[in-house]
Amino acid sequence: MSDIEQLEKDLLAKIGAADTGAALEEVRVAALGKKGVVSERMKTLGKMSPEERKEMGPALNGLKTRIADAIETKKTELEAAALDARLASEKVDVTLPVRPEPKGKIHPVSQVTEEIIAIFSAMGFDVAEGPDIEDDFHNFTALNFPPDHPAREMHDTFFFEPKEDGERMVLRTHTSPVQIRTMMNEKPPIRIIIPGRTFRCDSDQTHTPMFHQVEGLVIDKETHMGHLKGTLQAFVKTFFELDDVKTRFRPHFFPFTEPSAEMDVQYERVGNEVRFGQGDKWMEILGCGMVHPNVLRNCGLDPDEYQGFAFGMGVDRLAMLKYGIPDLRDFFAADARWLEHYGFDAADQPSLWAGLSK
Ligand code: 2U9
Repeated sequence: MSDIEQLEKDLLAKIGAADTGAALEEVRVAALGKKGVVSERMKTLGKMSPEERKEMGPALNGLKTRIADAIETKKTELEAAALDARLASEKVDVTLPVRPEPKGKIHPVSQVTEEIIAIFSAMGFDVAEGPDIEDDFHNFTALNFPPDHPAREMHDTFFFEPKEDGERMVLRTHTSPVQIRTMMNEKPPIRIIIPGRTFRCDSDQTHTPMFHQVEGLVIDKETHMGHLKGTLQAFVKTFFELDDVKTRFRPHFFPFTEPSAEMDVQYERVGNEVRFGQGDKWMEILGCGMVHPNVLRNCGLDPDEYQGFAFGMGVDRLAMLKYGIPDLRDFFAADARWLEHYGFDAADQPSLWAGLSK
């Protein structure tokens, strides 16, 4: 075997043994680099006699080409193997279940709103919504608040700057304007609940300038106080998840209902905890009443043909009572640790069949 054949054999063995790109590059530099063995042999051609060069020139050029080809082929093989290994290690089984690592929590106000919606939906109520910014007519006048009457001040309204025509828009003080719009646009029977943000210029330990309400409205022929009481009793029983609970209705005043009442629920305090459905104390839970005939007339309904009942409740307070949350202001503090503690998992969607709360 000539020394060129021996050199080719050795180099091909080294190329075959290189198992990484870096090892192969080392072999290439040692063979074809500036000072590589093949390059050094090529440099000797200049010093050869013409006859010798005629023989050795093609032999060395052939060696150089075959070694370069072998390195290129090996490089392609190594790259393909590396890609296969990477694909195998990064394989994702999309049929596996999602790992139970959800991030974030549902705010108690959102959860309790959904609970209330679930209860009334099961009773046949639809959800209605409306704008946060209202005009005086829908927020006050249509609801039987007389002009300049102290009842308007009861609501500590946020007013906008007057418009060119002098009209001042307001941040709605209750969700009741949505009932007005519904009665003016839809023919009874009406059965709706209205969850939403409401605004009053009031801020202390138990009041925040923005708070959340759910109101409800039923309008039909021959609707009476018995329907109101039965609906709201069923509501508190389901909401507080009790087999039995005593309620009482105390007379009250609202401009938009007549008669009006506040509904109290039986409870007992055990240590710091409030327990509903037992004991002999009474806690006010919501306001309600029969829709005032003036309100029906303002919406184009004849009070001799249609009657209805309405109710309203503060969601923030109900969330505090149901889940033992001590301070209202924490609801709006955007404190991630508080939300981690009092918040709900996104998968815990309240429903009457799967349970309201877990
Ligand atoms: C129309 C007719 C009647 C809605 C009602 C209450 C009683 C009530 C308060 C509860 C706590 C507001 O969040 S709170 O401060 N609400 O007591 N709301 S009856 O009555 C209506 C609404 C619309 C057309």
